[in-house]
Amino acid sequence: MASQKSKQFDPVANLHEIEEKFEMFQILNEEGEIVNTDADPKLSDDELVELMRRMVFTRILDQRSISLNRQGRLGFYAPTAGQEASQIASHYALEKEDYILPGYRDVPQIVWHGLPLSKAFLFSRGHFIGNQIPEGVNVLPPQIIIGAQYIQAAGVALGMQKRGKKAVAVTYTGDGGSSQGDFYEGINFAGAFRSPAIFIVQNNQFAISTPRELQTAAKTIAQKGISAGLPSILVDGMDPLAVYVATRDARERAVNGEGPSLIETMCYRYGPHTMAGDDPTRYRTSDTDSKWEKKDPIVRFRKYLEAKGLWNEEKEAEVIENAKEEIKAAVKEADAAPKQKVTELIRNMHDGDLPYNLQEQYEIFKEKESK
Ligand SMILES: Cc1ncc(C[n+]2csc(CCOP(=O)(O)OP(=O)(O)O)c2C)c(N)n1
Ligand SMILES: [Mg+2]
Repeated sequence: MASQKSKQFDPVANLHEIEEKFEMFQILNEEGEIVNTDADPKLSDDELVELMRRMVFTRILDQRSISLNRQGRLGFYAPTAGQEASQIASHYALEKEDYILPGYRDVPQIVWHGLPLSKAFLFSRGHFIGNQIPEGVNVLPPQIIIGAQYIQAAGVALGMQKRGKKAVAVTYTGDGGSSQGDFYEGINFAGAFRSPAIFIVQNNQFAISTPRELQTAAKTIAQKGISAGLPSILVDGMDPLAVYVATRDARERAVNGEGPSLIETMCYRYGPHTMAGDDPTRYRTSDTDSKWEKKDPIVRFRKYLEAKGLWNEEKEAEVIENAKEEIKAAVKEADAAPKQKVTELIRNMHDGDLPYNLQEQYEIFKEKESK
């Protein structure tokens, strides 16, 4: 009998083949030129200008937040400069009825989704009013526990689907967050139940000081979505048009009953991890910084819009001026909020009878606060 030689399956070649498939999706290059005409979302002039306005506003908000923090007028703050395309252009593809489950760096998206800016400042100050989300604003408070919002997003998405809503739950984490168990549980559950969720991993290259290379042996984070059965894409996270299209398409699939998607956005945070003492010069070189600054989302979008005659210096100055005014008014509003009381803190944490030791403290503070 002639022996039939079976073709050996080569797991190493298979891995390489899969990893090579994750080319970075880009529409607008660093020079502000469309390099992928087929994928151009063809946004209207007004839509393009509005997207630019939101990104510029967000850059100013970041600069103002950093100085307010340095003046002791804000508390916890995680800088966002460099991540405007990842954050704002992904949000731009969403609808009001969609739910956002942010991480601590994702305050801009929830502000653009309707959270009053004054509340964002109160959140930064640790004031409970900052986490009281107004009715009709579909956002959850920013999650500090890395990756925890991924499981919640799978559940929120499933809940919306069960109620027959044509909407999605969108959640963000960082490259570091993709190492958490919650990340895998979230994408796996959502995949298994075909929850209308969009999982966005903003790969800003570092988890505090830990570089992406030490985070995982996988070549991309996007490929992890494949293992859970999710359409997954690696996107140029400094390209607003590519991020917009990837999110728009993921949303369309989700509301059409095709289940969740994963999007990895390649980006960079220019500033420190948070304002609590991180010094990026200890783990990054200025060469790396300038390499990424050349990819800046606002710079390339500005070039694109200027070439179309939709943007100019004057227009940008006006947007910046308005942003500063709006931020100033929101700080004033946050300053006017009543001082947070310890008794309120205790009551917000505990319903009904308090444990005896807390009851004692409650009485002490009640007495102090009444004076
Ligand atoms: C479960 C958990 N572990 C550790 C921390 C401490 N921590 C805060 S931010 C951070 C790094 C997260 O990096 P990444 O997910 O890449 O997000 P980025 O800050 O870069 O946006 C760590 C480890 C935490 N908040 N939660
Ligand atoms: Mg990171």
